[in-house]
Amino acid sequence: MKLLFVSTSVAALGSGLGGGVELSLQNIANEMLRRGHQLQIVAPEGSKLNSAIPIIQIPGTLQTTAVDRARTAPIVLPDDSVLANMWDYAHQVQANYDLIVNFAYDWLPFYLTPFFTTPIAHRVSMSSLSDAMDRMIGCIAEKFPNSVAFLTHSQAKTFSFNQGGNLPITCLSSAIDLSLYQFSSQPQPWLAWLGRIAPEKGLEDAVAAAQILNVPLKIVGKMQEQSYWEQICKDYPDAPVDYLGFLSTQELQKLLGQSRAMLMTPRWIEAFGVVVIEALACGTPVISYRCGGPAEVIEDGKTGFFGRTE
Ligand code: HBI
Repeated sequence: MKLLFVSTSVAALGSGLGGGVELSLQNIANEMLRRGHQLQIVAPEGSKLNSAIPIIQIPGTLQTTAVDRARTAPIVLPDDSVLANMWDYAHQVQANYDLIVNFAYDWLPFYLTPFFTTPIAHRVSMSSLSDAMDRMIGCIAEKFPNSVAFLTHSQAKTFSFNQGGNLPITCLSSAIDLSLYQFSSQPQPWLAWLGRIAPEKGLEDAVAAAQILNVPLKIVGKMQEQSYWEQICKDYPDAPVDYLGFLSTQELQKLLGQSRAMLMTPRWIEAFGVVVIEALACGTPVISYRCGGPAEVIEDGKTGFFGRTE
């Protein structure tokens, strides 16, 4: 098939601010090419991937994150919206493709679905965050059955339209390219924490644990909210933590393989938590709250352990 992948609107690919979506888009694109499909990616300008996949770079103002908005927040499109520009491009070229795949958690691509002649498949990357998004996702899930997919059941259940369980909900789970990860059975005496440095990821709990246990904690991930990080450092001045920044998969898997365990402290219903399977691929058990995607991936006492139930 001829596929058009339209990326998340909050960041350029490779910046780290797109979180797990960046890695998933790259992995799915690589796999589709391996299976012989043709593929183009549309993404905000400045995007780069570590493979030779062509990216149409679209200029414009990035979307603000949907994560820390009120549930009743209105849908907002900034002037010269990169989201609108990406979908204007997709609309112009749609006849060249058999399928368009939307990776953005935004209202516009869902709203535009009925106005396109080429079918659009939506990979919903987060749990329910706002009433306006719930309504729009539910409307398209109803009008175009099997065009909306989630990652896990716990994520799908957070959407109001799915409470009755009357819609055929597809859960895709997630995946990584195992050839990029080395299993290591010789850990160093430290713990790891991976993720965007942002409140929904609950980093403060992992830092508190490191301080209580007096076990070194290596923190890896894109610095999304500097003020959040500074507050944690103020609240836990003696915690034995190292912030190592945003690492490439190659460097990340090396650190993961040397960690005794990875701590997962989601404050929200993590849709999947691709960092979980990255840790497991390196032979590192995951200690997590029993909620969201991680609760469906980790086998308690076998591949990891669950802390308190959120
Ligand atoms: N916010 N508005 C919006 N759109 C997205 O696509 C989006 C987001 N916030 C976070 C995010 N995507 C990615 O970090 C995903 O990994 C969740």
